[in-house]
Amino acid sequence: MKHLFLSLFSLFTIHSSVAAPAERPPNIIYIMMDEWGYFEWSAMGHPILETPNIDKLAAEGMRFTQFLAGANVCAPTRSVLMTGQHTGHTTVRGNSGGAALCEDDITIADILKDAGYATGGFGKWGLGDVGTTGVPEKHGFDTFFGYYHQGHAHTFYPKYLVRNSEKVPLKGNTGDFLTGETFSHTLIHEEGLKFIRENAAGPFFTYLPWTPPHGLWAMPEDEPAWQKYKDLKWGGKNQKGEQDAEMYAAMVEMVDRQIGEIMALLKELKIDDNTIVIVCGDNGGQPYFKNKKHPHGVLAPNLNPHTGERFRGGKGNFYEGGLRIPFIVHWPGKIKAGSVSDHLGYFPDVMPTLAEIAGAAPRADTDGISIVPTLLGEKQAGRKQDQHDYLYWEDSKSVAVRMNKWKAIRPAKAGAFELYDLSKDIEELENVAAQHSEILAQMKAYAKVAHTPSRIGKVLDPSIGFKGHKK
Ligand SMILES: [Ca+2]
Repeated sequence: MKHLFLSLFSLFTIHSSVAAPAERPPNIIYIMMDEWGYFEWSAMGHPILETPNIDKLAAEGMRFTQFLAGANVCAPTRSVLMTGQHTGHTTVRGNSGGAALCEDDITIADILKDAGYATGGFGKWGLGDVGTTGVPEKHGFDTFFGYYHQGHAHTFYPKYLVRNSEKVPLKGNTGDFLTGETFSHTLIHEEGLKFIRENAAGPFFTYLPWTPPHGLWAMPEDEPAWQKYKDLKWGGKNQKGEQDAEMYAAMVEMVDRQIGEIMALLKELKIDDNTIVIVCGDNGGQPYFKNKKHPHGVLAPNLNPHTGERFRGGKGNFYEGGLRIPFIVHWPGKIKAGSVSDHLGYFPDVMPTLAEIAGAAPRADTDGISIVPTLLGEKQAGRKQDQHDYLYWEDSKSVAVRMNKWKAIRPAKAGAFELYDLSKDIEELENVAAQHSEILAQMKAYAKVAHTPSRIGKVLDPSIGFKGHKK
């Protein structure tokens, strides 16, 4: 009887998948580049960087002008992305590197896995080291390969990477930050491609929180993207090397090429039409080289090359420079090619959006709102795009609230709130708190209710975690 049932069940599933292939939810590839600045791609007018593959995704898909990061630094922004909760609610709110998700945290990967997706992550996890409650394989990932502890990701030549909490030694790496035989990102990229190929029957969720172009910058001499830059001498030394800026530029172009390789693989596997590809930054760009005299002000991540306007601040604060990221969604046949959306959204929205696309529900306590009506069009989606009453960010010293065009920010713990009208003042130069005290009072009230006390995951086995680069 059991056998018969299984046979009928198999027939039914085979039949239904043949009868209605369009019903199958799409594959999802989420590529997040660490520190990638808002203007750091050629379609945005960058004078030096050439990113034809990213440009093509935007030309065929949708680019967002104000889809904002979940936080202004690496770990909290990943926590917001994975949990669908803003920094007043999400578990990991600090950037120490070892902080972990709690055992009961539900992530995007949990939801997609439950919806029948194969789930793989490749890159920098940052939400729980080996031996904690935060490890990715306990949070919905069938497989995760790369760096678990953020500090571990501060070199591209680590002695090992981690796969599902097991150490994978990298040949010829000694613990030196800048040199070695095995460039970690090549392996991470190859593992991502392999996962896509092995799961081509789908649906799959491939999460690629890639470390480039985050430092410390080092790459193989024969890396193709390096050839354009290796003989240039822009001068200056930012972190460790004499050619940091040149290498940063090469990393952006390297990643662009790898995105092209992913797109070519989707085509080869004939799944390009049923795969959503999202490409974004993780937090606002960092003005690493602001004091250096590079040609064309190169690598000023928040400088609009068309208008000369500059987002204030950068990584580490909540001015627009810290929150503005590139955000591109590519979904052939679904999203109108070449569209640009001014919809105001941020990382908590990714969970409900992907859940809806997968035919699943997000966690009930998400702070996000699905952007499916924006992606497909309201008519196609059958409803209007819901809007946030407010968006919220906090870290240990500062707070920011966004309400339509208004941005309230308290940049220091003891300081006063500032208020900016972003529709007139994108550079946040004119504090209008005194002129609009009622608006500010409303936003401060939002900030008060948005914050809940933080909780943190547990270290279960302190003996097996990251112990520094030499070990
Ligand atoms: Ca980052």
